Amino acid sequence: FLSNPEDIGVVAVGFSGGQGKSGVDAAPSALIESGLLAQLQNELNYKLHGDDKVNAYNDLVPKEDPPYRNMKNPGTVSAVTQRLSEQVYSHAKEGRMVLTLGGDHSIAIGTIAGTAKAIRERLGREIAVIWVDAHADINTPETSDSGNIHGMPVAFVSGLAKEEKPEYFGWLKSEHMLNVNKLVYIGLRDVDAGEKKILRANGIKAFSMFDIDRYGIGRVVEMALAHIGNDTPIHLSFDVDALDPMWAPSTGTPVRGGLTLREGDFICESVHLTGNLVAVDLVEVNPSLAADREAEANETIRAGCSLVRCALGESLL
Ligand code: B3U
Ligand code: MN
Ligand code: MN
Repeated sequence: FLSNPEDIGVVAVGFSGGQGKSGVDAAPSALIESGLLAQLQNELNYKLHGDDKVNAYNDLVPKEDPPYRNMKNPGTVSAVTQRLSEQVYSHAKEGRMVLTLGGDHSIAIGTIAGTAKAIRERLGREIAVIWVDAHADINTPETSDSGNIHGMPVAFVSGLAKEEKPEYFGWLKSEHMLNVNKLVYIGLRDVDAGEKKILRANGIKAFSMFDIDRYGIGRVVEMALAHIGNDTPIHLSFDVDALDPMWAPSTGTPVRGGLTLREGDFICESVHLTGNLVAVDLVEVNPSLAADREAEANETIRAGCSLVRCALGESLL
């Protein structure tokens, strides 16, 4: 194991500023209230570090936050992810696996920056990232149509989007960065034209739903792990919208034709089995977005809990 196998640092991030819909900030408390952390502690026997109080980061929201380079809420997202990167770093530096409950996917700027820096210092290694998502989230501010930063985190954390100003992600230094050769996607099915260009130009490894239909989830995960290489520290960033809306309807941008819950769980179990997992993000659960509120929100929360428990080895015999 590349982390202490029994220690988990938990960070609950009630943040929605990377996109336009409120409600995703309520996900961490919904996940925790449904018993996720209690199960990790009592049934899987992990020792949890950090508090289960949800961070709202209200103290970091600037009075005015006008668009910059077409980005919405740029100062807020930059400040929140910078603080988050320090929280994640301090857990990972201690050898804890870090579990971050989002929040929208912009928060991965902070989580990846934090683990990348800590693993460089602690193990002298570069992390790999497995990004499970319907979307590639690799727009630069210039290629983005929406201006929503949750569609840009991979571009910032890999250095494809560059910015000097510290209040607009210029705080990201080389020690925070992810090498694009160590990035692999699973589940893509809604990728913007500009993002496709970026993926191609940088030779980024991506397994779309087409690949999952063609090879099956077992071979796709095998190929994804082979691309990363043995005993590379793995940061798993799981956007719940990778799952088909049948399993995860309560999310900001559902896209039909996604993973079954069982396929999502399988990805998480496989990553757990490597013994190389150093961080997990679960993002984009939005309990307030559901046609049939209660039932659909509960379904999505249950799916999210299942993914996390699988990543932490629940289903191992
Ligand atoms: N690619 C689009 C849509 C999107 C990205 N991530 C989500 N939606 N969840 C964008 O806004 O960049
Ligand atoms: Mn995403
Ligand atoms: Mn997505």
